[in-house]
Amino acid sequence: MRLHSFATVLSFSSLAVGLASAANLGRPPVLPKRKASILIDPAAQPDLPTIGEAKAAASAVNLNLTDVQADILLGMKKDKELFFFFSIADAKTFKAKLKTVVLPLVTSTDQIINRTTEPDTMLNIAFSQTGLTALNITDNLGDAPFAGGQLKDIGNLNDPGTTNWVPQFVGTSIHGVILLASSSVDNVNTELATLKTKLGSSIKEVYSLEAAARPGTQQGHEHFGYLDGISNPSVEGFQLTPFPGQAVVPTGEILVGESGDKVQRPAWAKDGSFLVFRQLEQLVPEFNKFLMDNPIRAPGLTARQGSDLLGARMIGRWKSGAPVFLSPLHDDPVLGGDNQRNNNFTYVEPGQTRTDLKDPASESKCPFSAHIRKTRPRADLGLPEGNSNDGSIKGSSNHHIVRGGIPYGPEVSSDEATSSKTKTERGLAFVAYQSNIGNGFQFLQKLWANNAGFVTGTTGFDPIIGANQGSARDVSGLDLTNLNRTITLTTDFVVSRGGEYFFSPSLSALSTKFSA
Ligand code: N7H
Repeated sequence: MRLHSFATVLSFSSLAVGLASAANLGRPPVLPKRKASILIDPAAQPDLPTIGEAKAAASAVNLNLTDVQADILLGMKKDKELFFFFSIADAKTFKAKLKTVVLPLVTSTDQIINRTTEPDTMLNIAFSQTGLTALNITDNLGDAPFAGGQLKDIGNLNDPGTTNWVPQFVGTSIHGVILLASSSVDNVNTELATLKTKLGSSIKEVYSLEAAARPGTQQGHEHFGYLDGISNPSVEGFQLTPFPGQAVVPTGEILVGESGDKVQRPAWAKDGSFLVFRQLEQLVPEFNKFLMDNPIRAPGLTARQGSDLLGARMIGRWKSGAPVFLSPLHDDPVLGGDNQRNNNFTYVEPGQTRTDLKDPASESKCPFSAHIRKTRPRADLGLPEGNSNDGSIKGSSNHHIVRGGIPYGPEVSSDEATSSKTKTERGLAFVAYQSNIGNGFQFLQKLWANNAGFVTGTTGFDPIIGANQGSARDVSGLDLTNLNRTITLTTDFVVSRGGEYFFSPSLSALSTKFSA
């Protein structure tokens, strides 16, 4: 955890004067009010780099962080966030206002990671393919899923049609999304009201979603209760020293046009990133009932402990964040909270560089089907992973995303808990950044999570996000007393409510290509 201490913002001399004069008057010193940060900082999540470190990392790869929108490399650290989806009604006026009204408010990466320059409210903006068309931007960005839009991609994602989709995501009317994040809902709403007034009738609101980090001790945990945001890749142009176990990825795996991005793009797209947005509802009372009804009956465990073990093996981590691979039978909150240790594993047995998928040793500690193993198989594909865009490292992966989502919806009510039925929607406002949706989010969802034959022929679906068009999903490896046992899930505990694919341009592209 990086502490944003007063000393970093107050000059020592002003602090000393304040303390001295208060002491002279015989009353306790009054420290100047410090505004709250936009960002939460759970100990278990890796820290953001300091501005000095980030600048050094960026300069080593010739990257300008003042030109990169803030949310792209930030991860799951926002406190309150609003996603405002809009259509462009008057392109000419919008382009003019983008320059005069929006651009001055757009937050950059260097601004957000520096506590002294962090604004009250972070603002980012991104556009869908239909949004580019509405603005008469005709260049091909070189990303087929983006060009087609998420609705057309539904077959690849295995959503059961659009019956569960938020109606506004069905269609092509969403041209863009504005992301507003702050320490308070009031700040977000005030910024949005100002923006709406200034943009006037040049845009129309299509839909919006309010999201917030969960309260109290659940801060940083998603709605099923598991700590999130622990494992995001370390991007070369942003972070000099990776946390143990972080995948190190070339800048171009996340930012378009940087080293590692092999696709031909228009020059202005450089330092933008594709933003995948998905509203993923979570059926929390139903998930909890499933765990209670199906405890793993391992020797020495109570039924309750067996239920907790089943949940942990479905995710690959305990609620504290501790990986089941390192703590296979019980949660270990000290391990979970330690960002030097909680991501430091590869699924491989000592002395190997690739998991022996036939040896049960590794799977007995963590199922091949566990959500975090499906979406980042680490040594199951061979080590080292990452840095492999040139194809030189056989078997390793270039399928990484930066996850920047945040929970939405209320806490589970006592009525919902007792009836084991969701009555009010809650879930994850899922956000992923990558330079290539087909290698990033779409690949993870389609070829790993939804693919029952990955990583071995009998692995089954990812029990959390694996989708089978609404049909039942078989999952194996969850029961460590019998790894071959198949458990059939008849409920999707994560329900796709749809979303859209966007492009989050650099600040200079916003100023040149998107403005008039
Ligand atoms: Fe997942 N969850 O609570 O079950 N995810 N995820 N995710 N996810 C992770 O390691 C969750 C979703 C990834 O590097 C954790 O940081 C939920 C989608 C990846 O080892 C938890 C939803 C996709 C990782 C959850 C959801 C991914 C990851 C552990 C939906 C991509 C890192 C915390 C409602 C298609 C893997 C951590 C690694 C971790 C949960 C969605 C991908 C607790 C509830 C759609 C790559």
